[in-house]
Amino acid sequence: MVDRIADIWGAPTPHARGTVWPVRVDQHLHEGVAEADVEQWVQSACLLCSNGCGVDIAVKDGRMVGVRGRAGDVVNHGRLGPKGLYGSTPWASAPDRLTRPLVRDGDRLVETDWETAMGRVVQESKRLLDKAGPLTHAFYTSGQLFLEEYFALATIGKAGLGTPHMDGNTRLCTATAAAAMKESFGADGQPGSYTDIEHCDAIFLYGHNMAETQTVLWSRVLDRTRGDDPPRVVCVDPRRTPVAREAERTGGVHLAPKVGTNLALVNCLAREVFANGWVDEEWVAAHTLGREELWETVSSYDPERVAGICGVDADDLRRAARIFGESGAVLSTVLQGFYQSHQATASSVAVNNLHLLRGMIGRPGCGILQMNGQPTAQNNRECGADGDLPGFRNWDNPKHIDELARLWNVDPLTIPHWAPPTHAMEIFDHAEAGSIEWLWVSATNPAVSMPESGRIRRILAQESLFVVVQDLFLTETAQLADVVLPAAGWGEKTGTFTNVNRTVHLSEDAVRPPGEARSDLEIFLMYARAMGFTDKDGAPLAAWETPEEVFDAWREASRGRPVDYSGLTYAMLRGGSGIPWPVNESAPHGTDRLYADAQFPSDTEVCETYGHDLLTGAEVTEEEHRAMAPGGRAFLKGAEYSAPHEEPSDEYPLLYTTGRTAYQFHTRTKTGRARSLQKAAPAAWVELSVDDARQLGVAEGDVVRVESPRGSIEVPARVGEVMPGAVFAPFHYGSWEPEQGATAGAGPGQANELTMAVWDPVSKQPYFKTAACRVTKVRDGAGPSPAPTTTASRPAADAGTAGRRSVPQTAGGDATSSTLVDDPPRFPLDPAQDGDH
Ligand SMILES: Nc1nc2c(c(=O)[nH]1)N[C@H]1C(S)=C(S)[C@@H](COP(=O)(O)OP(=O)(O)OC[C@H]3O[C@@H](n4cnc5c(=O)[nH]c(N)nc54)[C@H](O)[C@@H]3O)O[C@H]1N2
Ligand SMILES: Nc1nc2c(c(=O)[nH]1)N[C@H]1C(S)=C(S)[C@@H](COP(=O)(O)OP(=O)(O)OC[C@H]3O[C@@H](n4cnc5c(=O)[nH]c(N)nc54)[C@H](O)[C@@H]3O)O[C@H]1N2
Ligand code: SF4
Ligand SMILES: [Mo]
Repeated sequence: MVDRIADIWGAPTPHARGTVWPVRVDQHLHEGVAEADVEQWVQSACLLCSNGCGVDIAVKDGRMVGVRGRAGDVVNHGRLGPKGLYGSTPWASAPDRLTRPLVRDGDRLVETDWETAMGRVVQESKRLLDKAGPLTHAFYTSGQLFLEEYFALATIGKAGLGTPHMDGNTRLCTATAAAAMKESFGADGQPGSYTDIEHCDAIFLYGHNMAETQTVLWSRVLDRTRGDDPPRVVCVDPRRTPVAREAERTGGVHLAPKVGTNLALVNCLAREVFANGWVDEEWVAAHTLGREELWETVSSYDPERVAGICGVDADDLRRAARIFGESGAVLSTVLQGFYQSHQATASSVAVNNLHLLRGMIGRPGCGILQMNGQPTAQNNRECGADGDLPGFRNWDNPKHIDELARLWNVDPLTIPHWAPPTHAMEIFDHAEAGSIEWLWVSATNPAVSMPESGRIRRILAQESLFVVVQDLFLTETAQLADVVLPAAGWGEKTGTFTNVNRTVHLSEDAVRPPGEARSDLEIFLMYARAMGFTDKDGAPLAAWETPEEVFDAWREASRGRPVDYSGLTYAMLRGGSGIPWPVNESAPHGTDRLYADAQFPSDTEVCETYGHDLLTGAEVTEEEHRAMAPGGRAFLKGAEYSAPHEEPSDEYPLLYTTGRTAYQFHTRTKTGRARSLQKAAPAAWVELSVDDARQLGVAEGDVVRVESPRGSIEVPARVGEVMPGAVFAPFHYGSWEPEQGATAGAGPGQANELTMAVWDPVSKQPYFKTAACRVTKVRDGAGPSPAPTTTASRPAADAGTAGRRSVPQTAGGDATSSTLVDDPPRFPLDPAQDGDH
């Protein structure tokens, strides 16, 4: 039995390069439940991060009582991480689940029935449509619903109402991943595969603390770095994360750039690749556009200059570039340290450039993983309940709009495409200004998770804005709603979702939702019916009854597009493993890796966007795009580095950055209700470097005030391993507390009180990772800070007097089991098994 709080990644199963990742089945059952008590195991995949580990849900007496990894699933080969094990099920039977709809009565929310609650939503909707049309309406949704729910919502918003104001929290999450792939390859769609881990010579992680945020994927990496013929790891992160430590251990490099300087760093790597003759000139000439322009842009980023900008060692930059330039196969991953930091899209595209320059794409070991974060962010991007159109279609291409109009049988003019879609930050701007008067928030908690959260709460509370919130719990956001709709969650409804490397899973309903809670799909369809949306022949729009019917409609919508699900059915997803798209006539069993033929979806007729200037966000026109005659080639696109918006000053001398810890998921609505996880990271903290702590007279656990021009928090300090000059805050802690629930105000450690509403010019993703702040000591601490010791937050080894309090080791997870499987199942698409790929 294993304590997976103390042992985040579980028992190692090291193996040699080119061999199949061993199978280890991890399981956790609630206290007092024995394996023999489990009445049923129901197939699903984990919904607590983008990794999408295959999982079976244990059911007893109509309740979810635990989980077990699926041995034969391509994604996880049976493994689960701490969040998946401990956090997947306890929330479902929490006593404070929403079980009935609520409506506002003055300053209170009171219980009511569905008819009354939905009646108010529809009445307000109709009134505003009559008064001022669909531009009064906005939807702000999630990266945590199911594919079917997004496709239904996209249909309602884009073909029913016809509003361009529809986005997801995917804007805060992986809008930049999508943007970077669109700019480089012509369309969204992850080039790489997890099987690249088994074949690579080096792994580069850019602003990605995979060890804590996709823990099972990190187990897979560790099983290579600890096995025969291991890859070297290169880590780009201002903190000494577990990834950084593995980089040091494998003879790779840890580059700790000043927050906000990523683009200069990657430009330098590209410059070194050019200058040392590591470019695969033949491949580049055949399959890319823009080589000369890129060289002109990056040629001045020599290691000495960039060392000055980023605060890293010039020789470390050279070493990292050499590892990239001399390896036969490199796997790169990119995540929030890039997507949420300054010049997000340009920096992420710069990583694509490196791979294209070396022709390292579409071959085993040469993956690019422009990572996702949320478990279903991918599906929102695919189905278009965000700023995208279904099927990676281009809103600027009239033929694509016509295709959609045919699919939905509506007038093309109904589908909003006269201007770029409204992104999340703009939706809140319009709501603040009063032109958006009706906002439906589903499966996201913006009062905690959006930048400058004080302002977001004020907007949500505005009299002139009618707010609907659809959630599992009465969150900080739901407290501010006019109508609260109780939703069924994971395990309580059926649907599909797609992980980082395009693997689609079916998640079946295991138990009934509590009380009157209904699935998001049912709720959206209930609204569509009540509104009476019709197609152009007067037949009801979105006239679906079951998730499978919606899935079948989606298969048609995706047919022939890069994101092709046409050959995939629920039946194929039952019983075995998840299956990576495209699945169609030419790839009936799915596709492990894209672009093996170096044919990119970049043609003017095919592409999802004509592209942008990465520095300014200016759009490339159709004529300009056609003139380039991409012909299936990929784009090499560069941009100059510029300094971040808010640089340290005398008043605010430190850099402020935010992120995650292994044990909590976002605003903690699920993990906070899981005893083992909540105990491991119970309350907010900030991380200071030893140097800064000494200068400020702060010791481990002392309470500090952290202030930016927008707000402040007061929390205990961890004297840790963040780079000097930077302060790191986890963003998980709103006002919710285990016993008290949430209030409509900010929590004392709410990281987003300090962040700013500034976003990337191309992806429009807000910059949660760059701001300036000052830190002052408020009082001596009563003990060490609540930060975990097993993660990037661990106390600095050399803290000296700043670390004078001894910190107990993080441990104490409920027992889990872990079983090695000697006779592994077949993974047909895995090149290490020599399958029919
Ligand atoms: N445990 C856990 N796992 C999760 C989640 C969770 O909440 N908890 N959420 C999921 C979701 S939705 C997402 S999006 C992913 C996010 O996964 P990650 O991106 O791995 O997580 P973060 O902690 O947000 O940021 C990663 C790193 O960026 C670094 N960083 C900060 N500023 C900069 C910078 O300017 N440059 C560089 N190079 N690095 C910088 C931080 O030090 C941090 O270690 O995690 C997913 N998995
Ligand atoms: N400072 C800072 N801020 C950040 C980030 C950061 O790194 N730093 N990261 C950003 C990123 S990447 C992300 S993804 C966001 C996440 O931010 P949020 O999306 O606000 O975070 P969650 O807590 O996951 O909120 C999801 C909500 O959906 C509810 N829910 C879960 N399942 C269902 C369901 O099936 N149906 C319905 N209706 N509701 C459901 C949950 O109870 C919860 O209230 O935060 C962003 N904010
Ligand atoms: S790695 Fe992600 S998907 Fe897998 S068990 Fe952990 S939280 Fe769940
Ligand atoms: Mo995210």
